[in-house]
Amino acid sequence: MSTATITLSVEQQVARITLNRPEKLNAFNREMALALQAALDTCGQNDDIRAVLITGAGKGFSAGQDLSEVIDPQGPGMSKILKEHYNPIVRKIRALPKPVLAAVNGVAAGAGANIALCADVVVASSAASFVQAFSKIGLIPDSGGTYFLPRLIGWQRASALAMLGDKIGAQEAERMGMIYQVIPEDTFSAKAWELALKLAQLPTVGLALTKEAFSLSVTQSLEDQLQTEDHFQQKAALSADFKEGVQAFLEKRSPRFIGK
Ligand code: T3D
Repeated sequence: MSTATITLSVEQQVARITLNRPEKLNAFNREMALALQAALDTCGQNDDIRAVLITGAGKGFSAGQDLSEVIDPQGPGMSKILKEHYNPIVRKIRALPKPVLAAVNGVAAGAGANIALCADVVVASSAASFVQAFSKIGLIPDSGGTYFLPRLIGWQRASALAMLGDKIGAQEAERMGMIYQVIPEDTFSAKAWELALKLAQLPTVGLALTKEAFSLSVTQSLEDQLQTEDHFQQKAALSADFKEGVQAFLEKRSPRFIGK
């Protein structure tokens, strides 16, 4: 499934979704937001897909909302942009029962930054940067920014970045714990792909349960979380991959996980 604004290709059980409006630094218009939702749906429905990599075409990851659409009288209008564009994207990424890797190849601004930050693993090229651009135009961080950012880097840093709108480089983002890893620009594409392949070869059921447990931990008490772990561990233990993992360990060989 590919459209003019999003390309989706599947290879070796990895879906690569590319935000594809490079002339606009992959800023989101309605067409691209809806196409990304459709691509995420495809990733959810296709059992052959075991990991999803999201990246941007050209030199940027995404500059967030296409500001020319906001002032377009024929555009979707402010009231639809969060309800119909960004909130469903964030929900779909978080609900996908497979790992999502954001491979931030260049600048990630506004909603573009926050969509990356809601992924399970975020890596960035040494050429990438992150900017909570909202305050510069009188808006507030959206696309889960007020939720994920303070949890990733702490209230104080999140508050300062959101209010000041400072652009930070990938190294600084890694140092703050905003992202997992910076990868040198010249090897970024290959290394990000290797990481996505690795995720696709891991026990998908266990990874999906891990993702859900982490999400639940944000609102649950320790007691509820311990019960969730108990419940989810029973489920993980029923998977074929658990059986294979233990068997492979005992036979001193590498496991061959099938994602079931
Ligand atoms: O209803 C609602 O809107 C609510 C939803 C909000 C969600 C949001 O995401 S709000 C935040 C929107 N994003 C921004 O405010 C970021 C605006 N862009 C920038 O600040 C800078 O472009 C960047 C920091 C991202 C990158 O700077 P730089 O110097 O690398 O590139 P540039 O030269 O500024 O941009 C390159 C081109 O992309 C340029 O077009 P041109 O002059 O070559 O024809 C620029 O206009 C265009 N572009 C960049 N960002 C956007 C954009 N066009 C439309 N919308 C953009 N967001």
